[in-house]
Amino acid sequence: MLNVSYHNTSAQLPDDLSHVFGTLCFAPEIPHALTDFDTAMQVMMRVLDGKTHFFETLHTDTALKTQVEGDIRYRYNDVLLFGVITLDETRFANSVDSAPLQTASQSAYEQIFAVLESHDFPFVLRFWNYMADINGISHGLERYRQFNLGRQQAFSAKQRAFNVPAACALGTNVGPLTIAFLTGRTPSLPIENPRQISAYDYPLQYGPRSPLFSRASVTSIADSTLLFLSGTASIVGHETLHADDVAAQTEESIANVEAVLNEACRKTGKQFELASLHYIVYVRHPADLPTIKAVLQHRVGPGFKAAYVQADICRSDLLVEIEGAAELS
Ligand code: 3EB
Repeated sequence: MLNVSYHNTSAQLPDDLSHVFGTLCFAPEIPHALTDFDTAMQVMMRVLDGKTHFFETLHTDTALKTQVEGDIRYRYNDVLLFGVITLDETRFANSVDSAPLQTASQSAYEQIFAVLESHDFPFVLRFWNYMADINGISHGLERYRQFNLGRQQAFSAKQRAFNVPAACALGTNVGPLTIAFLTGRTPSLPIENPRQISAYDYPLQYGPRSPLFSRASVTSIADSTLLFLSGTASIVGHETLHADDVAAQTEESIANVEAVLNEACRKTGKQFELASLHYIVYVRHPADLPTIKAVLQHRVGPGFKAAYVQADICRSDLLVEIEGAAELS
């Protein structure tokens, strides 16, 4: 089984980490209780809404093995493998043909694929991608597009372009390229959004290489069904809508979430609803938080669960992005 739990203080984390795959720590530092825990991954983003820390923790009910391979730290049982990698781009400052972030992204993904191959976990459920200054431009290209180049190079070398997992890609102010991944031994069902062009088919205006992710993934593990919702924004077709209107962007984003969940219901026969998910909401401008929160509370209704963090979104005209996870039994 796999559980995803959400906490605002490290005191709420399990005392016994033996069944914990890993934790994403949205926090100014890794808390003391996790400093020796190999798969605690710091995401250098400020938590909003009156909180200072936010933890997304993946756990199970079996013992886990821990391993370190190059820059990757990972834990696994017979069913799932969760890993984290942080790469300092300055290590790649000497790459001649490409930007350091591109080379770092390619290296990160190549190392991840090598671990998946050696342990026979070929089916990725979910990637989490975080990088500094995602909208910054260097080497004539926006950094998010550099990341997409490196990611695609690693995918195509492994001919993985058609095994498309759920993902998110967000910007921090500072810090290394930071990627987490969750992967299994049986295929997940990729879900697309009928309101949007698949990201891997985006036209060239968004960069020389497309992003590689599906809008959600659905996976059956033991008696439960797990849905990971990718980062979802105010994009219809392939275009950003409502460039300067955060309320309308939030409405459009949740309409996209609803469309993805409807598609997931249609493909699985399961009953995924807006209130089934726990959300993480990435907010570009903290001053927009009350507006975003009001729209989401109104649209999702009772049972709405979300954490809010400050982040840059991968298109400079996007003000908000929503991701989430749900477990149905
Ligand atoms: C979008 O729909 C918004 O590059 O892995 C969302 C989720 C987005 C994942 C990624 C990018 C990614 O295009 C951006």
